[in-house]
Amino acid sequence: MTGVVVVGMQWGDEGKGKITDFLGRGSDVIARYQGGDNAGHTVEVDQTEYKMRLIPSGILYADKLTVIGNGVVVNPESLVNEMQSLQQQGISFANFRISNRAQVILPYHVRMDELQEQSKGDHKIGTTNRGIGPAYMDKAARIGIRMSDLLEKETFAAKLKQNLALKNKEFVQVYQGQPLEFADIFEKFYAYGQQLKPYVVDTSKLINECFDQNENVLFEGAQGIMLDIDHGTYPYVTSSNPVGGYTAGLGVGPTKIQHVVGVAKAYTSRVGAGPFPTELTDENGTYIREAGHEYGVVTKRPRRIGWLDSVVLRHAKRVAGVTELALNCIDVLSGLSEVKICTGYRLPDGSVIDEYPASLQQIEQCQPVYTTLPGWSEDLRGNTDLASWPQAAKDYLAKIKELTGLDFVSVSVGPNRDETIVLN
Ligand code: 2SA
Ligand code: MG
Repeated sequence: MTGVVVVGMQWGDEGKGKITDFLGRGSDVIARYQGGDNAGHTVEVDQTEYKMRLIPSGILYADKLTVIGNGVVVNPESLVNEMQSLQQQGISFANFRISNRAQVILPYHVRMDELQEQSKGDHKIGTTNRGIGPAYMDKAARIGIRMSDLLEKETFAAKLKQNLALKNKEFVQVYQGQPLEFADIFEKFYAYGQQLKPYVVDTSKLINECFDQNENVLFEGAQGIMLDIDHGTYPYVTSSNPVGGYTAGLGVGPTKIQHVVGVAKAYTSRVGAGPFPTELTDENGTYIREAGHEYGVVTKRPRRIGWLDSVVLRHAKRVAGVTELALNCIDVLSGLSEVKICTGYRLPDGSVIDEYPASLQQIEQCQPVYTTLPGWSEDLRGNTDLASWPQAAKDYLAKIKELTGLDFVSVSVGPNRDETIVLN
């Protein structure tokens, strides 16, 4: 029996989908524990692309149990649509389950997300506009609607009526907007609930039974540690815990976890606003963005690009207990004359820190301290023969290992399943 967590070590989009897919081969269960349809990943199998937002990438393996845990916020409309498009691609949902305790995202959450962002002016978070924050707000305020409520006609009607009265008041009085109609939402979402009903169970019980039967469980994190509501660059974060959320988000004890695989790209990217010490606004940033196709899966936004930041990676390693590193996208860096890795931050008084500050003001004053390494011109795409790599690329890997103190579980040289060097 093993429990393995896959978690992003940066600001999301580290390529977790590919690593989950790869590690999923040895797992019996693949489960998501936080986030919602703000996540987005593409997995390529035999030249076919599968796009997923809410559904764990384990769904691509017909024989594996694929679970959406209670810590996830589920938009039933997105889920039904995503299931339909995957079904059209021939994917089976026979082994798919959704927690009866998962919170439901409804249209008023999406509306609220939009209004809250608009009201922030220059301090926008740059959310994915999926209603994620407002849904977690309702959960914490104990007025959320859960999957089990959605399935009970009277319960859903009563809770929706109550919530909508509250939200409409805010839409009209605070934001001078239009109220939403009860009947529209009720009919549509009750119907979605009925479509999802066959999949809704107590997933904590299910996963714990799998552990009892000696099965291997993979916990698929969404977003990344720097977007964690506690350990990320607050308030420029998402509203859930990519870090450690698997225990609360799936109803599984911490003693079930043996490995925490941290996924990082060989550089850094971020979508949305907020601090980003190693951000590149020069031609190197543009080069990496284009070479790495760095545009959001959900929102298509161009991602902000920066050099690899080992302060971030060490922070991630510590707060999430990362035991191994899966490095992605090193092939994207081919063609740069030199490559840099941030080793620490210099404060205005000249001192150098190597921990990520909690204070936004302090982060803004930080100047990254870099170690500069020679680049390489050889194309690494698809080259899984590490021995044949240019020395500069090997040195880059060695430096990452030295600065993070982590061994590589894999190094990836392209998006396909077979463009992966397995090291552990
Ligand atoms: P939200 O919508 O409330 O979770 O947004 C809050 C912040 O979290 C960031 N965030 C993400 N950053 C990177 N990737 C994410 N998923 C999509 C993807 C993003 C996309 O995988 O490509 O398509 O643009 C993701 N989800 C949330 C978000 O940018 C805010 O900074
Ligand atoms: Mg992504």
